[in-house]
Amino acid sequence: MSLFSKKEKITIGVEGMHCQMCVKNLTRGLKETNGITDAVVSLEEKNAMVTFDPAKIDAEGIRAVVRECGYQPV
Ligand SMILES: [Cu+2]
Repeated sequence: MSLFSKKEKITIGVEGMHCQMCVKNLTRGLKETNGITDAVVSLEEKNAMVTFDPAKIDAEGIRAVVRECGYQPV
């Protein structure tokens, strides 16, 4: 990946996580998604900080991944 590729960051609230397995599950699901370059999920803060390429995915697409992993984006 080029150092100069375009990147944006978004923090999405996530409901429905109960433990570190949920965190791992969601982190993996996000990171495996095309267009997402990094994801930091916090159980304590109930959110996910996602770094993504806006040419490949948008906030709605990221929320859809959260839902597919079994959690509720807020
Ligand atoms: Cu869990």
